[in-house]
Amino acid sequence: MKRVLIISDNPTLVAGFREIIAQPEYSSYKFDYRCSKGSEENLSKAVGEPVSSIKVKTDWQELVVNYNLIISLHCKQLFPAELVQAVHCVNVHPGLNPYNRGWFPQVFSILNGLPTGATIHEIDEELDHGNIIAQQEVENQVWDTSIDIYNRVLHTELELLKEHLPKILVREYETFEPSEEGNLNLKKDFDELCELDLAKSQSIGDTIDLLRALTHGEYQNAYFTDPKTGKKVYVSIRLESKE
Ligand code: 0FX
Repeated sequence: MKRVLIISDNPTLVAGFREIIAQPEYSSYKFDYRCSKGSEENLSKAVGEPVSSIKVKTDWQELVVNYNLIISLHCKQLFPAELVQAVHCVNVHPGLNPYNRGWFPQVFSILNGLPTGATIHEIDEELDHGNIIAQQEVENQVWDTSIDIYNRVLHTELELLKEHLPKILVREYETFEPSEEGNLNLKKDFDELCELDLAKSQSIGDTIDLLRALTHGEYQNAYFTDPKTGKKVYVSIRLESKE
């Protein structure tokens, strides 16, 4: 039986993945699961059995010995060169490479107008960078907040997996190189966006875009500090489109 390792920090994606692999065509594969430190509880719930964490930067040798294929479903760690050179590693990424690679792609797409979507690609030594196996753009309407686009992206990632997983498992697929290097956003770029400067002048359009980029369900992202009390005040936006 061929063993495949799934490394993930995203329980929703793992739950969707497990529905896909429940199909009989995957019965000759054994899927193992690992996660990053801190994700154990949520991942164990999604998988239905205990999932332990692994630090790929230091413990990659254990993976090289045991697996020929590793699939990252939103694993928050960067795979080291030693691992990606020795094992076929594939990433499912919630963005349309090479645009807004890295952290929370749809947030930055709302702000810079670059397209967003889902990408399945081979992992190389750089973040969200390797050759592309499959990708699909998703809609980004002016009334969408981050979560609206993100939900479309998650759905698209699973649709792409449904279609391409059989070929990935036997490594029989074509790839193409990203058209350009693109751009990369890090967690600190997101954190910087969240602090609103009350004295800043900008257009209403830009302000709405900033707030819809930072509105994601229950997450408290955008905030300003009340000059009188020193309290942090969180801000989100509600948009509704009508025919
Ligand atoms: O799992 P994931 O959807 O993906 C993230 C990165 O965006 C992705 O590029 C990377 N490959 C992957 C390993 O990690 O992240 P999440 O579940 O933490 O967040 C999902 C969305 O929730 C995010 O796109 C924006 C929103 N969010 C998340 C956090 C933690 C917020 O709006 N505020 C937050 O504080």
